[in-house]
Amino acid sequence: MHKPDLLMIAPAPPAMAQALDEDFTVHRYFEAEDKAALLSALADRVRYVATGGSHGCSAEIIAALPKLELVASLGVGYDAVDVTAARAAGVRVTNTPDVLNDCVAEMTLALMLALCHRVPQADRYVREGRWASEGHFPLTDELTGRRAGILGLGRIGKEIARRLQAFRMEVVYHGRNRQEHEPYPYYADLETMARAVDWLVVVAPGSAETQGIVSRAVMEALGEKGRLVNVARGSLVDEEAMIELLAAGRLGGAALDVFAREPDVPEALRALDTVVLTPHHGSATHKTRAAMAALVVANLRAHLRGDPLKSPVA
Ligand code: 8YV
Repeated sequence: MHKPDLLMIAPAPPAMAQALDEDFTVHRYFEAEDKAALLSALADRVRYVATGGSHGCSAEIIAALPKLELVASLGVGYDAVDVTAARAAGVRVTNTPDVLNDCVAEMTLALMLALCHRVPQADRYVREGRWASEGHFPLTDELTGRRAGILGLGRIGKEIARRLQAFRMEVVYHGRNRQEHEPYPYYADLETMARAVDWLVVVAPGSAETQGIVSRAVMEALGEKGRLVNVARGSLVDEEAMIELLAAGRLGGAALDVFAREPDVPEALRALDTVVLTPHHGSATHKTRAAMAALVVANLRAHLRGDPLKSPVA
């Protein structure tokens, strides 16, 4: 039996690749040397695209595949998929929400703990034998009793808020709208919230609307004792201003899992001692990536059977 053609834009976790091979004739875009040639050779055949949150699917790819029906993306953020182009072409889009909430929330806490207790630096201190030669590591800070402002109290933001409360932090939030049923104080203005908090936790989706929302003014308001955490998208933060303020001691610290031009992280940022940096791996555990991959496959299979999509965004 002929298996429908699927274009895989980015490398997939092995279990996902194996499951897709069972039901689809998979073409690996990322392996093709001449990508334009691959697209034109497949133009009349490809009905499915599987991709990842970072690679997404451009308007050019959508336009090159007139038979395309569905783009299934691994990741909750789908800012790299051109949803407008997909909608205009009648192409459905799915993401992988919810299954990563706990993991990303846990990773956010890991970053915050690492930053304020200076875990990476303390680890280095011991490895380098400095404990024995220089004595105790300098005193650090703690989360308890501090106030955290969450930018984006969505599904992941709420899980972060629960965990911050367990650390006996005060939680407030900013977002497009006040959420009446949430117990946390709402700030309609981000800069005002930044001035009122010790930590600004960025977990809003990447979009044209949130591009650069964490501006120089917001980070100045957060101030020399304030700390910035970003587990969302690099696009939300003015990275240049952030580096400048950190270097000048006008922003207290930053814990970052995402960057403006991944995987390139500016040397000036890597050189700073007041930051903790991780390589966009908020959801990168075996358990969570397996659940995300299973949801990508479930969406594709649902479409094949003519069933409703599990997690459509368009
Ligand atoms: C992944 C993510 O790194 O879910 C998201 O939006 O950014 C991450 O979970 C990525 O999408 C995996 O392809």
